[in-house]
Amino acid sequence: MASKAAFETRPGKGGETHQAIPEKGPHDAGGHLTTNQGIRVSDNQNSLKSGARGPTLLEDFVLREKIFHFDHERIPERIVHARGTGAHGFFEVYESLADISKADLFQRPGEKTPVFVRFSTVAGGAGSVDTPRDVRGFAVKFYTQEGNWDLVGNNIPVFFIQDAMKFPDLVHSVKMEADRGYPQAASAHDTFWDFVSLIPESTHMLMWAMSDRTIPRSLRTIEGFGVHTFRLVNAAGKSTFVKFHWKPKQGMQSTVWDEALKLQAADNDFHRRDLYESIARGAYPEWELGIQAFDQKFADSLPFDVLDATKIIPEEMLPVRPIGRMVLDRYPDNFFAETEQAAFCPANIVPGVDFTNDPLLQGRLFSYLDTQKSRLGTANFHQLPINAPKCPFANFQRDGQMQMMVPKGRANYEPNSLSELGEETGPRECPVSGFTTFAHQASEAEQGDKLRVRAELFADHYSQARLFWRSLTENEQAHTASAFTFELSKVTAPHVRARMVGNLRNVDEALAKRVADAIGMDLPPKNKAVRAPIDMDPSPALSIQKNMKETIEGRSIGILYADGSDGKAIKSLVSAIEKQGGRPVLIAPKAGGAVLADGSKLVADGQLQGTPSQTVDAIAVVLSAEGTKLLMSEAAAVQFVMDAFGHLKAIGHTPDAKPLLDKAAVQPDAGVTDLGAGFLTAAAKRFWDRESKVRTLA
Ligand code: HDE
Repeated sequence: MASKAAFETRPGKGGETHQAIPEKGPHDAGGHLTTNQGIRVSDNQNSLKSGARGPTLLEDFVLREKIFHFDHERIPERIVHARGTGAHGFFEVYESLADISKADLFQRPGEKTPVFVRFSTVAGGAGSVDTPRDVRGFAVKFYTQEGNWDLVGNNIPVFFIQDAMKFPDLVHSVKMEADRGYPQAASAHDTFWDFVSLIPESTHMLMWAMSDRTIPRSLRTIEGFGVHTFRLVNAAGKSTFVKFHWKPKQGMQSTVWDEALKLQAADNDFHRRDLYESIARGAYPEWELGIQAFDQKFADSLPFDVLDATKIIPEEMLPVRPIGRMVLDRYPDNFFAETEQAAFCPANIVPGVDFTNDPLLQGRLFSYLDTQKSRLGTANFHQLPINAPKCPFANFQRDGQMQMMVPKGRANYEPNSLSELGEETGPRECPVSGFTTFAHQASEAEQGDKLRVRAELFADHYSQARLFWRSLTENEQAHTASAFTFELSKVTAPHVRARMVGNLRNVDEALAKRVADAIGMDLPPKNKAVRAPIDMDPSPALSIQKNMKETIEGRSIGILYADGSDGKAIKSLVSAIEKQGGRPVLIAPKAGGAVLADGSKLVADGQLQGTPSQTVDAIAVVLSAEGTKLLMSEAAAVQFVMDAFGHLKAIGHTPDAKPLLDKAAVQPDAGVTDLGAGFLTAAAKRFWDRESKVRTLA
């Protein structure tokens, strides 16, 4: 669309602003506003009326077309994962995986495959917030040279249910309650806990959901998982089972619950803004893709079923082999056209990748294609630029709503012999390079009578929930127990609370007791486990805190200053942060900035009241005695410091700022420093052991 034509601005008769192409033109340089039929528009401010004060005429096709199109701008949001944000990038494979997969994208070391990734929350609507306690979707579309491969995963490696049959029930229960229309984007309500407490297979996922995994600091700091067991298939037709893992280069980072709550108030768009801004400043988010590859013999040796999506294979049992990296380096040009219209589907796989019989995966293979028809309105959604393969594609499917391709000739069927007449004959199947499903030797349990049953090992509901619990740090355990307490305290039905805590007794007696005590209820009877849990060794890889990277890279450090602050101190702090790949955020009482001690003015990145400390990872309070006095009576400044302390962040400060810290009840510890080199060392981490001083955890 041309947009370069010069225009001149003039008021209309009623004082309205017209920006119009000048009378003298040029009229052939483009830039003319037109209708969707290409008719140039003479006036985009006024509808066609019968007299200046008369009725608007139905004849006004320009107005009607404009309003008609506007009326239909929204499409149905996704039934789950409605709120999300996406980015373009590439996947680069490290070495050839030809020994286990013939997938084209895995053959040539160093080759890059374009990707589009969409991150999402699950329960909330498209207009909800970015930072509720929720699972994050992690959906990757690889535009390979042999077609699109969608790895539609989550940031948690297991799922609530084992069979697709229960998905509508699960989603109904977690979404807003049907009669009252709330809560939005929250699992802390009766129906969710009623359902999951009746489905003990959900316990493992509940442990993850109540841990800090579901309150991530940033999308750049989440892991991703394919969840199901998939297959890789090599050129010789040999199948290898595989689990996919995405590991963030920045390491994992989460928030504390109070911080997540306050982020919802401070910035509804915290995660999408962070993704956008990181890409904009060239700090490209990056993940490593890893696989756990194994054969049937290994699968048979496990005490659980690899087709059960409520189970992981601990990394300590089977290490994750890094196979490539993914870098997100381009934000979409248009949110609607790309992110909103992106249609992921686990059934989109390429030769060299294949499914297993995981009953959850099998249900998903149907669901995603189906949902696109209702969301995008046509079977031709694959033609949208974001969904179309970047390799050639051709078949005999024709017509349908919004057909955008114009096939030539008569060959819309095959077999045909139109070539005999010299006509186009269309594409043909290829048994050599075409996708062939792995024809595996099914055991009897995989190919017997038609039954509605679950495999026996699926009945172990608690072993891995316990494994997860025992893999956390003490502080993470306290967060998890507190999250159960928070959520169950919002449950109004006492029998549901009791049933849930009764299930937790199968995970860990101490956990159940802590939650019961914190809620203020008697410890309910233990619910009988259908299959007795076994003890598994803890997996340190599951803990965020044990795996956090102490780094300034990619972290934001808020620098609070005011009139009279020391410009030199600010300058050297800014350059030290930038040198280590961090992002300094200048915060002052006025957006226009403050007048520093040397009389110069420093413009702020954020105004104090609109940039509370939960939006940054650490703070430096660079105030003079005069500035401190001023901010002592500013609640936002006191809260700024108090929250940084409460959210276990580093606080660096000038000696003159001390009275403000005192007012904010900051107590000295290793995270409270002067502005010397020790501050950046502290700013690279959080101070978990401070937590017992600031809040009661379960
Ligand atoms: Fe989804 N899921 N899902 N899901 N899912 C959708 O597809 C579904 C499941 C996941 O950014 C829907 O296009 C069923 C597991 C992500 O656009 C829908 C079952 C995992 C996204 C659907 C599951 C996921 C979706 C809604 C149980 C992790 C967002 C809109 C059998 C491995 C993709 C849409 C995006 C979206 C169905 C379970 C991940 C309705 C039936 C397990 C990341 O088709």
